[in-house]
Amino acid sequence: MARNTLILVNFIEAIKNQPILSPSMRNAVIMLPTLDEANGLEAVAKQIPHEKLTRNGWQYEVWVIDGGSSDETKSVSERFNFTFLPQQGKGKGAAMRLGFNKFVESEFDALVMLDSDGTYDPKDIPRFLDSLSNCDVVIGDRLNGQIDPDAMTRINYFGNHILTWLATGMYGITINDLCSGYWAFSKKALKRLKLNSMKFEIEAEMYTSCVKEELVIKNIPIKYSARIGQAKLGSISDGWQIFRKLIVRRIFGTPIEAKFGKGNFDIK
Ligand SMILES: Nc1nc2c(ncn2[C@@H]2O[C@H](COP(=O)(O)OP(=O)(O)O)[C@@H](O)[C@H]2O)c(=O)[nH]1
Ligand SMILES: [Mg+2]
Repeated sequence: MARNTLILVNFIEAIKNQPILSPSMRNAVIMLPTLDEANGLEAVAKQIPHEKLTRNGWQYEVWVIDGGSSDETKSVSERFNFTFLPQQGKGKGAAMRLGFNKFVESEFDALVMLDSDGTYDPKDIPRFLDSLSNCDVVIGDRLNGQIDPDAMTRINYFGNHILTWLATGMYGITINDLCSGYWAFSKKALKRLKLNSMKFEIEAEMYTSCVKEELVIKNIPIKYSARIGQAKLGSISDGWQIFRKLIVRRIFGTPIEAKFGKGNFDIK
């Protein structure tokens, strides 16, 4: 009896640190968009939880999708042995679509994206990837998470709430933070998205496309910190573009490029 108990205790100890994972999903891409983000990228790179990712069974590559940085972003990326991919065209949307296109053509099973300005916590990456075991898409939720006092201007705080309420009202599927830059996708899910956004309206379009494709979305609360370096987003102009995208995709569910066979992410 005592011996059996000992065996059981040892067995529990042995499996405690083992991942609960579907065996088919273990290769991931960590995708970081950059535009003059040398300091932010370095901070993000240093916080990627390599041990935890490996312990949870993830093999991964980091892809930096760069919008033509004129600072040290490229050399920081090289120093950490990341894959540096210069984007075509301008804007975060164009950058993400390039990364998505490369990802769907690759052998990787999952993708997690986060900004490289130090606002999102890279230590959450395993939580995002592991959450894909029971959904298609994971979205980091700052608005029900923890926002540091100096992380979001008042206008962005209200704008983010209003755009999020509008999105849920217009599309009927709950999203808790429409403009979040922290998302994870299974390959199966990302393959189905159809996007043509150029700039910061990309996340809104990702949401509308998820709804159209009836993907299962999971919102998880996250922490949001003050950014390192200069913001690229203009609150009013980009807020308007995000709103416009919600309306356009409500009327025309699929981007015209995808409709006419130019590929789901039209980067050709
Ligand atoms: N590749 C690329 N990345 C961009 C571009 N514009 C912004 N980014 C990156 O996208 C992320 C979000 O930009 P940010 O200015 O922080 O906007 P916000 O977080 O939405 O307020 C950051 O990592 C930026 O470096 C661009 O034109 N191309
Ligand atoms: Mg930011």
